[in-house]
Amino acid sequence: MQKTALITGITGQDGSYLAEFLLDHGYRVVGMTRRTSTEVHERIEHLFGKIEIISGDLLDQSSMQAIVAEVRPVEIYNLAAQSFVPASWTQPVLTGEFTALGVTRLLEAVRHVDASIRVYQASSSEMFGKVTEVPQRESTPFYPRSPYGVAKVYGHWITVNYRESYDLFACSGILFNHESPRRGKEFVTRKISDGVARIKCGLATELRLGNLEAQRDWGFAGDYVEAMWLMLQAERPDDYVIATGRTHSVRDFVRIAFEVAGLGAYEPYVTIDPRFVRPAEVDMLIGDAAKARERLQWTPKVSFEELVEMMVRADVDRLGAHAR
Ligand code: NAP
Ligand code: F7E
Repeated sequence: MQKTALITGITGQDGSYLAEFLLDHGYRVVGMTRRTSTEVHERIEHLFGKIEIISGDLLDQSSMQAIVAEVRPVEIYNLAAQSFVPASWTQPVLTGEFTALGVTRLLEAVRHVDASIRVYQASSSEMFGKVTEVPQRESTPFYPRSPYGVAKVYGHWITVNYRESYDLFACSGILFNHESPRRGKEFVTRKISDGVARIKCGLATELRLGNLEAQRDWGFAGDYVEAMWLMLQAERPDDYVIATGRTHSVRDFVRIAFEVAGLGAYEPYVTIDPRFVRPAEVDMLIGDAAKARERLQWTPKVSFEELVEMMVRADVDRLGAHAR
């Protein structure tokens, strides 16, 4: 019997990689998208004809329930969220509605339609925020530093609570930052790879950034979607940290990106712009994914240096092709 998976947030970075992964594993893949007046689905256009799209919104309980009842998935991956941290300060209520309460709406739909459906919740290392332990693992206390991080803490605990209250097979994946050439251009890694490529192609002369000292545990999104799937194949539902175990500063990313592009030192091109500095910062994240390694046999394959190179080369190729 072919398995059906429902992905919320299929138009996002992770949704596109997860859809490819599940298709490769023989799944019927249904993606939930929100209605918009113009259809921009650039990350999944190449999958049209192989996946099904269904319209719904995590803000709307009845649409969630109807979708779960109609699609009847065996697995649901809840990836939809307002995921850009700075936007959570300018739109804190929407972030909470969607990123926090949206999780409850989905879990309620599952509970009422078919409590045997396995659910993956996209939790985040932003929940650790002002870290109380290094490296961060599943047992590390949360101390979120943004409305986004606070909303994700709610999403995490409601997932744990529905597992314990209703015996749902619900897993929370605490994923550290993961990037790719499909990353949104406002996130720092893609902003850097795109900015470097623009300079390389003669389309820009500077790159404006915020805090270069922040450190993140950056991995490749293609590696991380496999971990989401592995969690739902396990014997028991549980929560897992997914990370590389290495941390680098934004400055490291910038330096390597300029080197990869053959532009030499970054200093003449980079300007610090206070507009990109946050009201409260997460200074340093580094994850310990030992539990995922031991119980799921998951390990990341792409290194930090390979990731930077992959992203810069993809943007240089894309912009170079436009310029030709
Ligand atoms: P992304 O590229 O920003 O994609 C987010 C998805 O959610 C898109 O499909 C987007 O749809 C949808 N969405 C956003 N706001 C929405 C709203 N108000 N109503 C309906 N749909 C909305 O995020 P990602 O990087 O793939 O991340 C996937 C999930 O993992 C998110 O929950 C994120 O918070 C979480 N996460 C990400 C990372 C990371 O490093 N990437 C790490 C930990 C956790 P549209 O195309 O319509 O905007
Ligand atoms: O920032 C610093 C910024 O926006 C990383 C989301 O996927 O991962 C992501 O959240 C760091 C921060 O990602 C700029 O201050 C400097 O310290 O790429 P980011 P994020 O906030 O870590 C987590 C795990 C998620 O769950 C989120 O959904 O880079 N930084 N200068 C900058 N950041 C941005 N965006 N732009 C700058 O100009």
